[in-house]
Amino acid sequence: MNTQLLPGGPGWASAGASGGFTMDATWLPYHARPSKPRFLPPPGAVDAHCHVFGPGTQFPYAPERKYTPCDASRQHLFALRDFLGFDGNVIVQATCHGADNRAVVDALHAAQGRARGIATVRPGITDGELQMLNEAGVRGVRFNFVKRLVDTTPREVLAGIAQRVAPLGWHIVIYFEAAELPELYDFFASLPTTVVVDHMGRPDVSQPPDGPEFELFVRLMREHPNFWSKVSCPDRLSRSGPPGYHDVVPFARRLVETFPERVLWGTDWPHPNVRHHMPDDGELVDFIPRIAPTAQLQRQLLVDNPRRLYWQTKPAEPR
Ligand code: 0GY
Repeated sequence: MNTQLLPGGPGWASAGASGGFTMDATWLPYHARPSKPRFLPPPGAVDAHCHVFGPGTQFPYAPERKYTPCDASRQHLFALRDFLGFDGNVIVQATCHGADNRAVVDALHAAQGRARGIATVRPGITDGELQMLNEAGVRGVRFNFVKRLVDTTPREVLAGIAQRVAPLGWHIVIYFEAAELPELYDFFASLPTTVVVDHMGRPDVSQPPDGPEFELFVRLMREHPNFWSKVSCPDRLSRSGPPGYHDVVPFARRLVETFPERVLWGTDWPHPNVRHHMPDDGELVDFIPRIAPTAQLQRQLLVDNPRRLYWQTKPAEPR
């Protein structure tokens, strides 16, 4: 446990700084006093979706970014990991850093094997740079289709990147809004690697969990055994709101129970671009037993699945 930087303690409340950059006026900093969760994650549990931002003085935000956040350092992230009772992290490159993965790589080195990373890469990346990322602990790339976050990248460019990373044994993380899935479905199905979907494909939870929109996502998972889903971000999806996020439960629980070997969970700390409320990370952890009601499902979601995907995947054999 990092006693210098306890979540909720005096050193924690530095949120609001953005290292020489001006944080967006509408930006909500991460929770100042997260609660201690009642649910105790099993040993080896992994927070499989979180970010580091800056610090901007050390790792400047990208010129092409669509938002300027508050700094959220690796020291803060690791203190939160310990406080919530987790053992590892998967740190996902956030769009505010563009394709400059230095903040993630720095965090991976500092984590000493307790974290893995997801990078953003451009087609010009060299084999040497890919190898450097691999050695640091990167195990995948993220393709982002959310228009408020990124400019569109042509599909042939993405397909080319997929071909480059497949031999490393990496996977592809995709982030999109549910309304876009019909248009993107065939492209996603053509990807040659394991594919991990962020936040259940962002369903509209005012629709029924067995309605046509979510059925299409379930079909994608059912017909393509290389697809996984993060059952994360009830705070982004819920209309009923905290602390229970009741309306998200049937969606997440359906995925956990139907695909217990292909689901992951993450805090999404420091929760970029949330508008209505900043989630309490302790409450998010207490959401887990409601979507994964048995010890076996919890162990698969938090330990077995992320450990298999991020710590045991071997590079693909050359064809
Ligand atoms: C998330 C969600 C968001 C942002 C990013 O990389 C990012 O900037 O992923 C969002 O704004 O919905 O997963 O962190």
